[in-house]
Amino acid sequence: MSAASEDPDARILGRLRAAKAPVSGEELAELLGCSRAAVWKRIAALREQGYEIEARHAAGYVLAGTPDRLGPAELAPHLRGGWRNVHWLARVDSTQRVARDLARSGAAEGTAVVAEEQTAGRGRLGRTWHSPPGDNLYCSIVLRPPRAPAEVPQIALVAGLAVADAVQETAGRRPAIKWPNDVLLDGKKVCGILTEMESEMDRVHHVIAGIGVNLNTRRFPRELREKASSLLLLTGRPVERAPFTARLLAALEARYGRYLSVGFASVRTEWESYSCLTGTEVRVQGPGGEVVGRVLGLDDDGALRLRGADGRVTRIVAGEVTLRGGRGV
Ligand code: BT5
Repeated sequence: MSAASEDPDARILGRLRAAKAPVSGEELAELLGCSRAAVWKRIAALREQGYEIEARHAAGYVLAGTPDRLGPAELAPHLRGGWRNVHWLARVDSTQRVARDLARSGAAEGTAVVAEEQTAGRGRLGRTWHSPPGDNLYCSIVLRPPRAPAEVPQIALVAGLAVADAVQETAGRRPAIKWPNDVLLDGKKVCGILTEMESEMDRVHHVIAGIGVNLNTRRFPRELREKASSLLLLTGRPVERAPFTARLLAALEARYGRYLSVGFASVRTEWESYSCLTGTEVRVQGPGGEVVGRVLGLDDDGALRLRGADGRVTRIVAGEVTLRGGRGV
C-alpha cells in the first residue's frame, strides 16, 4: 500500500472533511488531476468501503459519515510525527510476520503494519494474542536501532513507556507497567508488547515492535476475563482508534528517538514511575530457573533488580514475573 499522504482516496476524504460546504466534482477532479468521471468512480468505491458520501444536487459532495477503520484515509489526518508509512490490512495472520517481511526487503525505520484482525496473533514464548476484528489496535513497527543485540530488550521497555503515554492521554488515568512488557489499567492487562529481532553476533538488522492494545472489546473469552480488559470496559467510553494509533506512533517515535540520543537512562526513571512491581515480593521464572525476591527497580541497562532473602541482589534480563503469594496478571 502506498504512503498515506499519496493516497487519492485520502485526498478526497481530506478535502471533504475540511469543507464547510459541498465540494463540487469539478474541484475534486482538479485536486486529483483526473476527469469528473474518475472522481465519480472513486466516490462510488469509497461508498463501498462504508463512507457515507452524499451527492447534493448542483452543489457537490458532502461527507456524512466514516466507517471506524484504521485505513490510510482515516489515519492520515491524525498522524503527527515523521513515521507516516502505515500499511493497513483488513485481516492477517500476524502483523509481526508482515512487518518482518517488509523489514527483510529493506523497509525504513518507523514503517508500521496495522490490521483490523489477526487470525494468529502472537504473544511471547509461543502464546497467542486474542485479536478479534474491528475493535482494537494490532500494530507492528520496524525499528533499526544501531545497538548491540544484547541491548534490544530495552526497546520493549521503551515501547511500554510509549503505550503508557498513549493510554494515559486517552483514558485520563495513569496505567501501570508490569515488567517487562504488560500495560495494566486497574490491575487488568490492556496491552501486550512483543519485540522480535533479526541480528548477527554484534549487529541488529531490525527489531519488530509488536503492540496489541485492547481498546473497544466488550467481551473477552472466559480464560482471559479475569486478567484482561479494554479501555472501553474500564472507562465506559469507546476509543476512537485512528487518533489513538497516531498518538501511540508519535509517542513511540519520541521515546525511541530520545532513547537513541540520550541512552537508557532517559527511560529508566519514567519507566519506574509507572512500574507496579517496585517494592513487591515476586517470583520470576527465567531461562536460568526460578528467582524469588523483592523488586528494587531497573538497572541502568533495563534488567530487573531483585533482593533475595539472603540479601543478595540478582539481575533478571528475561522471564515471567508473578506476585508472590498472589496471582500474576
Ligand atoms: C504479550 O505476550 O503480551 C505480547 C502480545 C503482543 C501482541 C501484538 S498484536 C500486534 C503484534 N502482532 C502479533 O502477532 N503480536 C503483536 P505475553 O506476555 O506472552 O502474553 C500473552 C498472554 O496474554 C496470553 O497467554 C494470554 O494469557 C493473555 N492474552 C492473550 N490475548 C490477550 C488480550 N487481547 N488482552 C490481554 N491479555 C491477553
